Amino acid sequence: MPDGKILTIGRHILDQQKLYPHATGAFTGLLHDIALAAKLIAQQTTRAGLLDILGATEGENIYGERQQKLDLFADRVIFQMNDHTGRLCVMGSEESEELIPIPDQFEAGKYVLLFDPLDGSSNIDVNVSIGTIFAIHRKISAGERGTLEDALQPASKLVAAGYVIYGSSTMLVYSTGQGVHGFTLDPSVGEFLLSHENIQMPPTPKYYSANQGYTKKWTPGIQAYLNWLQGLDSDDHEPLAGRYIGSLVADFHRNLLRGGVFLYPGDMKEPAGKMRLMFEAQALAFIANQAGGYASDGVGSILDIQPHDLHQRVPLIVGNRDLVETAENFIREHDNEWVKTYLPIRQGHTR
Ligand code: P6P
Repeated sequence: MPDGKILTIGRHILDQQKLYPHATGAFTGLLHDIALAAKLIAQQTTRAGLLDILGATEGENIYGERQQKLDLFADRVIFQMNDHTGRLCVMGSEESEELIPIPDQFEAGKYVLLFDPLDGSSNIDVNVSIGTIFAIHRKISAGERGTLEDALQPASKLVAAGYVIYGSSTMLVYSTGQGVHGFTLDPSVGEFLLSHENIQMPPTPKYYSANQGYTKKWTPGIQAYLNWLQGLDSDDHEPLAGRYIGSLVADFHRNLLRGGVFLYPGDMKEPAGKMRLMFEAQALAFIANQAGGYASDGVGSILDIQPHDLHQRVPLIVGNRDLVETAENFIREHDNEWVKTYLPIRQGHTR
């Protein structure tokens, strides 16, 4: 049980609603529904090894990645929790190529929910922490039902974002633009209780997270940056410790609490890297900025990128602001060739 006040996520969300005089219950209800979906998914992830829910399906997602049974379960739960509430005008899932319309028999609402139902799902079978990532935009199009215009908004327009990490405990971390707050699930009562109020990234970072198996394909600027992070370039600064779980939410969460930088950069073969702008990077960039950090694609802030495709990929460098800006400096100094290749992709002129 956390020290001090005992605050459920439901009460916290209601308290947050008081900060927005114009807020209706729709936004509060939407956050509440996401928390409920998280509980249902958590229940399956903690027992995945005991149920016939482990392992891969025959199916692949649009990225050609084998879909795990738990992926599809999580995707289904989030959809069915939100398709009938009248709070959303449209949904987008990393697991679905097209936008997911609100079924005709249900009323449409004024929010857009974008989500990665279970990130890191390739780690499920080896019991490594995995996560759900979500982002909420406000509807901007004129029609009753949501469109791609409502989904493809820059992260600077987000009204809320967050993630759930299914690890040694299940935590839901979210922000509505009023700081970042973490809630730990108490399975004995089935409630998310406030455990990390107003999370701020520590000013002295501890970790860097990168898959150094890719060093050979990294650009010169990223290679120089990794040398700098490890203190191999000089003795004038302390090296950081390497920690890479291979599960974005787990790596991000640890760096959020302890300070550090996660990077999955672009290179000359995959200039836009691997991460998905709409389903991963936008939400984590919003959270990082609210916690005093920063997220960049190597050229500029993730928050400012105008999306052009629902599934567009983006390089992701996220963590303490000074660490991320140092990465941008190394790229500016060494990686003109990559920048020239990536910029047209970022702007949607080429794939
Ligand atoms: P790699 C998981 O598949 C994921 O999307 C993220 O959760 C994780 O950070 C990354 O890919 C790991 O990718 O290429 O290092 O195995």
